[in-house]
Amino acid sequence: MDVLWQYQFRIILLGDSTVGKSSLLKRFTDGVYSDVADPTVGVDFYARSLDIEPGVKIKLQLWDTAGQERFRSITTSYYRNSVGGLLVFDLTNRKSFEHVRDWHREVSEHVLPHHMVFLLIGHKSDLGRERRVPREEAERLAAALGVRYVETSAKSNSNVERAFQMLARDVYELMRSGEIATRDGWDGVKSGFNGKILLPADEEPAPESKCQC
Ligand SMILES: Nc1nc2c(ncn2[C@@H]2O[C@H](COP(=O)(O)OP(=O)(O)OP(=O)(O)O)[C@@H](O)[C@H]2O)c(=O)[nH]1
Ligand SMILES: [Mg+2]
Repeated sequence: MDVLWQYQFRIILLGDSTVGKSSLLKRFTDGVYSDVADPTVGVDFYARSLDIEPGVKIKLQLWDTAGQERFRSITTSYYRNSVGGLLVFDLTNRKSFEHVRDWHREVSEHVLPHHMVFLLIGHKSDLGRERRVPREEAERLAAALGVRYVETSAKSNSNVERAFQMLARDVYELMRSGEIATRDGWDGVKSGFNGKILLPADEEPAPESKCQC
């Protein structure tokens, strides 16, 4: 009964191939980073808990999608059961920035009539001299999409914890205000009895870990 969580949020990572989604997740969940990373095949699964405020622990189920187009039919099936999305682009790759609107549109259309909570991430902030997207431009895009923006680096471990905290907090606030509610047949958000919980994380049925489907 060590780890208790009050709520569980399903979060999905989206963005072009090589922007650094898997590296961001490995840094967040395992505290590791490698300059050599294989492209994700289909979808991978990670998990970690966060304390959102004293006494409130959130379990994050994190779905890492392949950015490569050939896996798109697999990854789209994971959109609907997610409450939050990290829209990731590479600060040194303008094309990946220009594709953010496409990712946002594609996911938003899939989850209609419901909404997903997004956070825009400009990744690889350690590569300052190779930057191709000014912060102001990314902030303008975030404002246009109605989402928050943060710059991260898995390599130098900058803002990684903060990014997940920001998204989890946004979901949590919307849940408290009643704008997001649990629904039958939807796994985006789960809570225990009476909203206080009581499910030890290690007693929860394990999802298909490291799903390569
Ligand atoms: N400099 C730098 N390189 C990074 C950072 N994060 C990831 N990378 C590198 O970027 C490359 C791609 O990283 P991945 O995490 O595999 O990218 P991905 O978005 O998961 O790619 P797909 O799985 O194909 O969608 C790897 O060589 C990483 O080492 C970072 O913060 N800084
Ligand atoms: Mg990957």
